[in-house]
Amino acid sequence: MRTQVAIVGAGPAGLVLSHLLHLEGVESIVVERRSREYVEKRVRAGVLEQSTVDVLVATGVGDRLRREGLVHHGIELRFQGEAHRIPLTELTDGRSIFIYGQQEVVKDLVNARLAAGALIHYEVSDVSVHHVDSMRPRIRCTLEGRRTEIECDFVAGCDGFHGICRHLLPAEGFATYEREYPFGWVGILAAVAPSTDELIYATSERGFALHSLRTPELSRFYVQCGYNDRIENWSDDRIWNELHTRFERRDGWTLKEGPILEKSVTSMRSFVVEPMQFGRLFLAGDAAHIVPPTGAKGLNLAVRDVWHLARALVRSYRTGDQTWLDGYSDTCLRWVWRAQDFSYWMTSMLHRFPGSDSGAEHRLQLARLAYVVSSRAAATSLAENYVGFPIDA
Ligand code: RFL
Ligand code: PHB
Repeated sequence: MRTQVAIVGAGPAGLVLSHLLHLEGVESIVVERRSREYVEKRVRAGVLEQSTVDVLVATGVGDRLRREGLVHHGIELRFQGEAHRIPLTELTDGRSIFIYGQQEVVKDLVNARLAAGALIHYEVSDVSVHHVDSMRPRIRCTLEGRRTEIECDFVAGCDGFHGICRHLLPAEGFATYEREYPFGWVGILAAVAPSTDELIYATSERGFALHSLRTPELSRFYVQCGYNDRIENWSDDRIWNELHTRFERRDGWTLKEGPILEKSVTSMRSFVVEPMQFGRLFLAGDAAHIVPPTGAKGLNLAVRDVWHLARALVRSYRTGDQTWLDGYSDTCLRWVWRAQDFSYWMTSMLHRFPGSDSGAEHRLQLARLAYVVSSRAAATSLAENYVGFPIDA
């Protein structure tokens, strides 16, 4: 097989890249290790930045998102039993966030790609990538039971944090930065109408909790749990009890419960590899960087990466000019580190750090929160980062 750009991974990064390239007449083949059903069911992100939505809408995959997505103009910070609204839209000249599940974004993209005759190969095994430091990289894999080789001009490593592409970067000339947080999140999807119109980020003596939304009938919640905690430790009762306690408000606000449809534990990590390019291999999305989900940035960064990558590849094909490709990593890393900083800031402001029992840490968190909710300057900084920066900034 032969194509222009071989893409490893059919998550948001790989699919958006394949879609953007197609619109500009550049061919690609996507290989994905999981089944289509698995990828479309995986419950993950829910918050899309304005610029992510703008890209999806402008490229024709935003119809259902516009119909079914929930537009939000603010978020709530809840601490010491009180609610404080951050008016995102008012503080950012009209920018908003959208609630729309990642798996819905993935479904819309897959449908658009398949309708355009795209080649997305699912359940591909033994994927390996070769000769990325030459003009003719190759991907080898087992596809429908047959060993196959895909020859290409470029490889896009969109295979997430546990993928193989990042491991092709030689140790010399590359740096990795990593921080693991001493806690995780239990995430649940519950069949109950949200008890709120806007996301609630709460912190309490018992730790962090987040009330997010999916649809008028489905709510998404997260509760801070221990490091390497196991889902077996979290009965439905325990989850609801913790949610009630952590969201408690002095004025008697109540949280509605419903059947839990899905639950899992997520570890919390920050990770960056740089540069994000080696020869003709370009990494994008979680393959190159991970942020803790407190800032809701991962998917948005993935879309930003591939928007820049698509633009640079198209320019290289059209004009032979490689300068945008050469600048790809620097362009992305600027936003990656902005998001790292914001995600770290949100995470450390809202979580309880084990071992910090003197109480000083919690007092500092409360001081920071009090400042954010009382100073327009501080709230604007949160809002600007949370809604995200224009994609071509
Ligand atoms: P993905 O989605 O992991 O997709 C990578 C794909 O590559 C496949 N793959 C391979 N295919 C072929 N061969 C191999 N050897 C392969 N190895 C792996 C995988 O099967 C997979 O299909 O990465 P991508 O595309 O970079 O997308 C990144 C996002 O998925 C991620 O950043 C977000 O989910 C992060 N995130 C959030 N981001 C937001 O912007 N807003 C949010 O509200 C938000 N909430 C979240 C989140 C992530 C969470 N978890 C579970 C970590 C909430 C949570 C709980
Ligand atoms: C979600 O809805 O899944 C979600 C929302 C906000 C976050 C993380 C995840 O910060």
